Amino acid sequence: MKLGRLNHIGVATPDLDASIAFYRDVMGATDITTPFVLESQQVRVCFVNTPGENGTAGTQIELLQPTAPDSAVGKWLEKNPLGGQHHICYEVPDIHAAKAWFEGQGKRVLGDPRIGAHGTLIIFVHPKDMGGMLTEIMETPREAH
Ligand code: V0V
Repeated sequence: MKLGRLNHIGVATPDLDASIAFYRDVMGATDITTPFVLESQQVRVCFVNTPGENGTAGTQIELLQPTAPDSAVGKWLEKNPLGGQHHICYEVPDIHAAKAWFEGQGKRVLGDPRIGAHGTLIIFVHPKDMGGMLTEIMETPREAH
């Protein structure tokens, strides 16, 4: 598997609008995308874009508010009511090769590749097999090549 850039850190929140205000007013973020619902994952999502070097795109914070209490993020928030870091996401050039790689290492891949919030294929790897961190692997968006 070829490890790519750190694409985003997923942050769960009980109140997306309050989190957007926090990143704008406390953290000084100037580029925050409009929220949308990703039905397949039962979340309302937006991205805080942090700047990279020399005008390039930096890493994103992905803000996630559950749309249902029995969803993955909803259940996590039950245990962590303030919210906080939910997952970390790395890019790879080929999602199917990455899935085979992790499975070959005995890591539990949670389901088949599916379309994620960036419109490219993603998988999740179980936090108990990844040093305690829920790990998302996503195929690098084409325009980034
Ligand atoms: C659960 N655990 C976590 C965790 N979620 N540890 C670290 N980070 C997390 N996010 C721990 C939990 O504390 C338990 O540990 C153990 O794992 C089992 O958790 P559980 O509460 O019983 O929950 P499960 O097993 O029903 O579900 C956990 C998993 C589930 C990770 C399997 O949430 C899942 O399939 N997640 C992948 C999908 C997802 O998260 N979607 C939302 C993001 P103890 O107490 O036993 O020690 S969507 C998204 O980001 C998208 C689409 C995108 O970026 O494009």
